[in-house]
Amino acid sequence: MPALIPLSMYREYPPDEMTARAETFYEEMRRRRTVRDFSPRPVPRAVIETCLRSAGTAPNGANLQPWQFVVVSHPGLKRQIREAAEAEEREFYEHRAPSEWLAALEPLGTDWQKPFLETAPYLIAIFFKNYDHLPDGRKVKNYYAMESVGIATGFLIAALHHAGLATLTHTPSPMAFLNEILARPKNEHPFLLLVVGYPAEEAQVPALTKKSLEEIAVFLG
Ligand code: IYR
Repeated sequence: MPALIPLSMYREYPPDEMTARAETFYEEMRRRRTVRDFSPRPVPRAVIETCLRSAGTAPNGANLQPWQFVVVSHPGLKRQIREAAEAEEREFYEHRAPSEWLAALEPLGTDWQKPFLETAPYLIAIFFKNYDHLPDGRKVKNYYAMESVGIATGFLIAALHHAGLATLTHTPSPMAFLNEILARPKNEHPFLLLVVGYPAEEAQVPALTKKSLEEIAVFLG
């Protein structure tokens, strides 16, 4: 039998308060923008730690928590990551990317150069694990590892934004270099690299719009 405990943490709000809370949260989330120009200003490590704890509360397959977060602030490691990412990105932009993909990226103004990988105070490499090793060496399978890590990453981005930090979800492809540079075992698969810091004072972002509710949702019944 599973050990069950009362749901004592749940809070219900009266409908008006619920509506106001939903709106307040939406107003906060819609202020989030992906940033590509970071300030080198240091960020308190305690904030990163608490935001990672929030990420670790994410719902996930069989509560096996198939994630590993690797927080990088060491300048030498950041430089190695930048060099490896730029080598892959250069290939991508100059050879690998189909023209249709490059056209989709055009409004973002991105290119192979990734100076923010050195400028930003923190890079968080996020890995998913399809299996884990028990202390006795046996393998345990994880379920929905990638989905779980995607949800945890969403929590992390929201937590960092809520704390007043900017992020960039960076996906150099392929990302196997992260295992090598960060000395991660082979059951850890890179999911993405989250760049974290204050935006540069002169930071600009592309003028993008989000789809309307009607475009993204249907209500049946
Ligand atoms: N990984 C590349 C290309 C890129 C792809 C997508 I899809 C984006 O939304 C943004 C960039 C890069 O980081 O530049």
